[in-house]
Amino acid sequence: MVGASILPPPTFRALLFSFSIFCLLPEHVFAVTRHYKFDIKLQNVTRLCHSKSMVTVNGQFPWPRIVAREGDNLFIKVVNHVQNNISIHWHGIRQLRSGWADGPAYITQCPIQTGQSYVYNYTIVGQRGTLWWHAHISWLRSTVYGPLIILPKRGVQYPFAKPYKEVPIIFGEWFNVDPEAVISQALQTGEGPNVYDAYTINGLPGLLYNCSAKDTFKLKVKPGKIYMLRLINAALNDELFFSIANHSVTIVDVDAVYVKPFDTETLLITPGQTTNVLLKTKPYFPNATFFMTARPYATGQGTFDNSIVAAIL
Ligand SMILES: [Cu+2]
Repeated sequence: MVGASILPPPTFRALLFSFSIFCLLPEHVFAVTRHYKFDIKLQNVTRLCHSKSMVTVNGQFPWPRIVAREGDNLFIKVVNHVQNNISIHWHGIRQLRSGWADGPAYITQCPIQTGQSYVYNYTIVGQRGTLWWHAHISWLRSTVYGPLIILPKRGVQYPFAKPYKEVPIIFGEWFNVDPEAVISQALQTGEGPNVYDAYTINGLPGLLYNCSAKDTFKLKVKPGKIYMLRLINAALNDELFFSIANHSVTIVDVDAVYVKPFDTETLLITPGQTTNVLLKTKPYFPNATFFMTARPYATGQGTFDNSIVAAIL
């Protein structure tokens, strides 16, 4: 019994042993594999009082969002149920040793044909912030896109004040007609493509367009809190100015890279670009509403729609 007095009891020893193993584990064991399934299918959607059948992921518009942590593995099965060939690009992800998961059709893979599927399997290495995914063939990305949100590793904080809430804000376009017809006509004639009918914020054109008062994105906020807006420009071709009336925002991250924070009243976001901004809401402003708007920036003669998309804060 002498020996027993110097050793801790067996259950405690087991605990101590497992705890020391836990401390020795490399951090990648906390990474997980996240499974998603994207069924590419047609869905009827109405905007600007025009209904059309369009290509979507899982029949959703707006889109499913992907949420992962830095270091996680993503396993996404894409099944094509439509007549178009399709592939999905994981925009901005550094595909280290997984180039075949990048997604551009005819570049890193053949497109997924009707009735076929493809599994995108990759690990997010050294990136955190906001990225996005979109169809990468012809103009299908005008309806097939969504956010890819990468949180820091478990237990790692943001290098800025922790936001009270995080909200994706995605800029896009709405065509009353089939965008595939627009691009194929442009390719045949060599002219600029016919313009879309509205810009959208989170799939909604907003109250400045005809017939769209109800189709306005509204962000309800509490006073005196910090919100992080995850901005994504998913518009096909247009640079957009974005601002929120009577507010400035603090830019903290661009294309999933932290930046030295700076304040601005207006920002320019190019197609494909993403940025995280902090928005501090006013301390006390009962029932106030503020416009959040985006409009295009263009100096050339190309075809574009010089209109304004509005959402409400
Ligand atoms: Cu892309």
